Amino acid sequence: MIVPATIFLHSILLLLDNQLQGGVIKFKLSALNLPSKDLNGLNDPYVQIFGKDSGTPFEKLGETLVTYGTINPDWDNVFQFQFVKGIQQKWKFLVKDWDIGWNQDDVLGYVEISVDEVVSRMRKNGNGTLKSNKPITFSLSEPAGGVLVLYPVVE
Ligand SMILES: [Ca+2]
Ligand SMILES: [Ca+2]
Repeated sequence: MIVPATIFLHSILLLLDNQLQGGVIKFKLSALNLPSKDLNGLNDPYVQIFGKDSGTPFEKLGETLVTYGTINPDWDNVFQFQFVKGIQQKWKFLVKDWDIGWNQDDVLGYVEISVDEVVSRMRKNGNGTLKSNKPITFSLSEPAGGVLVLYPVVE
């Protein structure tokens, strides 16, 4: 019997979800107390998101829109990424201040996180499922000071 590829793939994804070996993570981002890099004491922050797994270099996965005139931004963008457990998957969030002029943007901080760790923190809050919408916070470094908040999006 020939099984259509789409059904076959769907079965694999369900299996992955059930065992929490992989699946899809959806989230939004906010930040708190970002160090100011504009003369008015505020910023125009945005986030660039990079991803990698063991043996591969970081590549860009996405970017938020710019939020103007704040050090406590909430970004509306919803990100949706595939995760696979056990391949040392990492995300890097680079927070920047938009400025006028090519290549003038200031770095406000970054954090590198293990996707396995994010998933396990979500599981802790959700009885073994990825249904938790409790925010997960990360301290930003270089320059230190700000906090990045990842809000899981649950449907
Ligand atoms: Ca600036
Ligand atoms: Ca700016």
